[in-house]
Amino acid sequence: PDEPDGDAGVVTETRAKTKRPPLYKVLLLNDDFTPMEFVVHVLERFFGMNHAQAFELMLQVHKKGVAVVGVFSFEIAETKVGQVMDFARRHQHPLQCTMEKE
Ligand code: NFA
Repeated sequence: PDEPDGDAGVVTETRAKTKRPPLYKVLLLNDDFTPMEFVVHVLERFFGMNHAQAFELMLQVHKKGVAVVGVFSFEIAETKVGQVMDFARRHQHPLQCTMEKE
């Protein structure tokens, strides 16, 4: 009965944590042999860039050694990496594409 109510009026909000899936950066690496035009083509074909964007990013990889070409869910990143590596190998270019958790 007349117990003192220490929690009177205290509302504890319980909100389920909405965990977003981790994102992965897809990286393109420079090398000395893959032709510049081939890299530009890869960026247009698999990453939906227009020619100017693709050329600019290719140059960034060429000058800096590596660049992020996009950020995706694990499954999409894995697919992109596979597509680029397959395409490069089929054309006998040593172009390397990898992914890393953001
Ligand atoms: N460095 C290569 C060349 O001079 C071009 C290149 C750019 C390769 C970006 C790989 C990635 N032909």
